[in-house]
Amino acid sequence: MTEVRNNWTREEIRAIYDMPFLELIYKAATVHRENNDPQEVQVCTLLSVKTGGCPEDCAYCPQAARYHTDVKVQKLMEVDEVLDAARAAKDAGSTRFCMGAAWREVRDNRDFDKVLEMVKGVNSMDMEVCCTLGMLSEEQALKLRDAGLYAYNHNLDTSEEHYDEIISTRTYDDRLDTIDNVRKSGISVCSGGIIGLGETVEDRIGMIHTLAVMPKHPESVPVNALVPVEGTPLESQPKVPVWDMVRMIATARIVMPKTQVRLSAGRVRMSMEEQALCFMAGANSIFAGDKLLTTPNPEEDQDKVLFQTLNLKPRKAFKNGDKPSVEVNQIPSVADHNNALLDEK
Ligand code: SAM
Ligand code: DTB
Ligand code: SF4
Repeated sequence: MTEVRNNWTREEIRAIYDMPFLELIYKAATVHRENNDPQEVQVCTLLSVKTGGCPEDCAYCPQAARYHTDVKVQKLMEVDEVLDAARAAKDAGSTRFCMGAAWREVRDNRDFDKVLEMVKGVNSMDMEVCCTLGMLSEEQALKLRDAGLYAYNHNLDTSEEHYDEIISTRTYDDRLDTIDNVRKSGISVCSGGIIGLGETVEDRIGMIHTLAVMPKHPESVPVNALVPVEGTPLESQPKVPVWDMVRMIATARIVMPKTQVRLSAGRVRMSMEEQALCFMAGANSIFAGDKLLTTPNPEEDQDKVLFQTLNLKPRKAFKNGDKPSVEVNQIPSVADHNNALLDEK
């Protein structure tokens, strides 16, 4: 069994990424089999609960207010509407439901209270409930956890070195702080990035390295291929070769053997054969439904054919039967956390 290591060097990770392609896939597929049923792929659903009008300047993002894209601004959805969408996702076979908001950060306001209600509702449907709401304090993470949040997605997006080319309105350290706050709350960490932003291979290695030397690896690492959107600064970026996508997935699989490596944005431009290579290299999940947050994704029918052709089966929620109740309950609640802060003063 491959041991879980948190002391990878960049050179070691680079050597894996650069392995002869067929050797790389073979090694990744071997690690994948030690930790997962290779026929299983989790089906997840994304919903943009608050769309567009974001004050940030992420160069890839169609939801940034400053870029002129076709995205229509939509205020936070109503709780019932979101719960209806979650139920429909579950009926269609999804076991993880991820709600995204085009926010720079979570604020302690009525909208956050509504999101907490959404989390409670989805959690009661026995799906893994995930949110991606921007930056977050430890206290806010604890509130989400108490509402039943299973996972929080906050991507590094790229390497620390390349980061300033992509985003200027918040720092890499801000991102790491949010990830740390999620980790401390006991919520499962989902953090990965995007390729095709104009980064070098060293930047890709740098991003994987940052994740792989965290004291605990993220439970999930999404690998996104840029979906270039007209009106954003990265609208003309060339398509990422599938070989690069597979190398990223395989490298993440090998250096973080227990992590769920998630084949995320970019499937709409990938053939079935290309996606099969991603699963071979250890990808654990896809997003289903014809829309990601705002951009297109393969149609449900296409994914049905994909699963049938590759004899895949959708994985159940809570991989290790680990719906968090026991372990998480040992972590202080929001009230305990506040009392501890008062004690410190
Ligand atoms: N506003 C929150 C934030 O930035 O953390 C949550 C939503 S944001 C859209 C979630 C993630 O989607 C980003 O971190 C980025 O990795 C990914 N993303 C956004 N636009 C994308 C695009 N055009 N192509 C691929 N991934 C994209
Ligand atoms: C992630 O890494 N990819 C998903 C999810 N986490 C939130 C988002 C992809 C968004 C693609 C662009 C869009 O549809 O707006
Ligand atoms: Fe805003 Fe998130 Fe898009 Fe950045 S990625 S512009 S923070 S919605």
